[in-house]
Amino acid sequence: MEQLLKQTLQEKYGKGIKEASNEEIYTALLCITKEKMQGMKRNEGEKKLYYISAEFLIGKLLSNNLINLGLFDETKDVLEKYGHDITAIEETEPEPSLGNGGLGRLAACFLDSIATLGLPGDGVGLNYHDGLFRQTFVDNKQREEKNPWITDKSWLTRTERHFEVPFKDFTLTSTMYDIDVPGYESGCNKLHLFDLDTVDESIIHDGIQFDKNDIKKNLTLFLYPDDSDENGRLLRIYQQYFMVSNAAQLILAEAEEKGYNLYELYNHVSIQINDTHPTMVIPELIRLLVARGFNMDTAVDVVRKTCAYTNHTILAEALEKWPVSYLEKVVPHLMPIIRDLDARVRRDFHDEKVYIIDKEDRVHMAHIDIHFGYAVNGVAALHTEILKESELKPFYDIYPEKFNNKTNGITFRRWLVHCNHELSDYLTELIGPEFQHDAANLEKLLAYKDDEEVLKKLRSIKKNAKISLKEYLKLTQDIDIDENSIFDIQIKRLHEYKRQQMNALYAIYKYKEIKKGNLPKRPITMIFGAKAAPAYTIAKDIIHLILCLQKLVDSDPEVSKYLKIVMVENYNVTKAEKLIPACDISEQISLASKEASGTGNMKFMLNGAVTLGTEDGANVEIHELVGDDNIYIFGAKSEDVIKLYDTAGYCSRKIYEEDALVEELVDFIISKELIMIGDPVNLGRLYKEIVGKDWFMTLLDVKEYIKTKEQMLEDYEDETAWAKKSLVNIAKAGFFSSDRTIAEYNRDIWHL
Ligand code: GL7
Repeated sequence: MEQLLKQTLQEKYGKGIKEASNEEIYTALLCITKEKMQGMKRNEGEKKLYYISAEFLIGKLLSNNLINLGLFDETKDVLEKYGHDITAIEETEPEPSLGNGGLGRLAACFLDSIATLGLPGDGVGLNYHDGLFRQTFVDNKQREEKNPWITDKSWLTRTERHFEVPFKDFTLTSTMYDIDVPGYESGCNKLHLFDLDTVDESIIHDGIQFDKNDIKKNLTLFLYPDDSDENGRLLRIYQQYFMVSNAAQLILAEAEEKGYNLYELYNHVSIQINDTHPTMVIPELIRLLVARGFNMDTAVDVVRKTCAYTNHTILAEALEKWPVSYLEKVVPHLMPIIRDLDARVRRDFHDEKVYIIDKEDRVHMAHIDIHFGYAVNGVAALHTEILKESELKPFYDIYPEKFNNKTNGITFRRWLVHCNHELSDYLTELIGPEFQHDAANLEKLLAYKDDEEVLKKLRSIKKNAKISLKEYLKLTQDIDIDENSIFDIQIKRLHEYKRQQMNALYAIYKYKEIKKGNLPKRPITMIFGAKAAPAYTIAKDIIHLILCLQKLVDSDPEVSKYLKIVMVENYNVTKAEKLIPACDISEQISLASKEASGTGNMKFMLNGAVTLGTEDGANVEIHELVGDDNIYIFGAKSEDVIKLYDTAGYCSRKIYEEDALVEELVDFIISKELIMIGDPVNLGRLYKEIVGKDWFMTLLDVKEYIKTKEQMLEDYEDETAWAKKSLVNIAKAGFFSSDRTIAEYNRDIWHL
């Protein structure tokens, strides 16, 4: 590496390693790594997977690629020798925001594991120039800015693949860009991101505004462009069809190039449809096969045996329903096929709940996936049960054999080896390196459960991570936090069902307690990180509340000695990598039944945080693994919540009126203290929402939540007992390796 780096820097900049700037070293390392990956063996086989997804939240790639190529330690040492710090060099890499939350990060973890297991499998998506958006805080409110990430030298490689994508009024020519996906000490796959040469970033103005009608210029500017008006919704259909038409054409081109018989496509290809965004790949593939001479029945049969669907949520927002009139405007050539598919369903089943086109002339995308794919999976045990028992019950009754569970996972290369070197090195020293290939080996750590030395070391690793986070927050946001306080962290998309508002009510509780003189034994640092969808008003109001509380506490010297509230700006993968190793309390407090899985919960556990959570999503499985003593569970159970929804039995106003403490906390949202800092419109609206509606039942669980958190703070004071909980969490995290998840997908669905 030393020679290569010297040579590259000399050629590019005429500099030695010592003199080169961080940016120059980053670029040189990028070029070297890219070249190495080009020379890697491709994972090959008789059957290949295509993972189609609107999101791939890949994060920065330099360190992870170096780790997977086995070059990280050497590179770090070379840089140190010349006075450079690899962390500072990583800082110069722009992070692409090609995803929104867990679903997009899951896709990225899956690509890593697919490559690592040596399976042939590529990702297919879109090359959004400005990603989701970059979040800034102005006047205690979220502002959205564009987030350009594609620079002169990037991980993208332009290819010679172009396809013609037909829309109603015009045809667009695509260009395929590739990003290499190296497995950990294994072969390489690709992430294919499609783009248009005519896209023009200069049409963006005032944050993230642009002309939604100018498809040739705007198609791949943003992930999830605002869909609060019709043009925005049509643009999403343009994007989705562009993505899947390119995917389908690529799949058929590769199959034809390999000389495969398309009538047996399913023996050579599996297509994983990640949520409903890529659903149109089904009618599109049928269309392309019919154009190649297939009759309709055969085309439907072949496609049905090729496509599988993952459901990631029971919230209506993800079960997309497009009006027929929209599809007619954008992709009229798909409508005869979709109508034909609907007719087949109506012929075989007499239950309008399973039709593809409903009475209001809307196309249910998930219904296409379930009828015309061969597998349907949920992403955690509880979630899959809810799909089978309620959300998708009519489908489960028809196709029980298609339904299966694949509990999510995370790649340990990024979420342990890369983000927590000290812990990862210590584990290797203690239990050997096997866990890096088979995460189940982490259980060997249990042998040290009562070993004082080990527990002490784990505490010191946590402390060091807290100090690193402290330095990072000082540098990036000029915020001071105390590493001796308890770090209580909630980082995830902002959504009412995730209940950041309940955590904010806790902050209010603590503020009031401190004001009353009930001082905590140890200061608490409450950290939040979350982006709200630009058109999601209440979510933005919740951010406003948290930022106002942050100000209030900071400006009160009586309180700020004991309580600190921090909202991290522009929460992203890079920031997650700094926050997660430093966490003591992992907040996983969604309303039971609503969080399909969660994956942050797994990352925190792996890094030794203790979960404060409801029995929801994968928390249920974490609970089973670590046992009652090593997790803090509270709140209504999912069956009770489902019953409350079914019977309209929840009334937040009643709780508010009958419980003095709840009333006091909620009233504080519109107190004079907060109104002086914040905007009465936003705070008033949020207050009204919680008292009058509270769709995700914050007030149902808030008291038990406060009580459980208080218990945790008390238990934290027994340092040895806490370190033991932390150890058990790390030891039991092996199940959540995405290598395990992917091995299951392959065993049960893909058969690569
Ligand atoms: C999500 C779920 O909300 C989340 O619980 C799950 O872990 C993730 C990956 O399966 O998928 N569904 C969804 O639409 N988003 C998610 O993060 C954005």
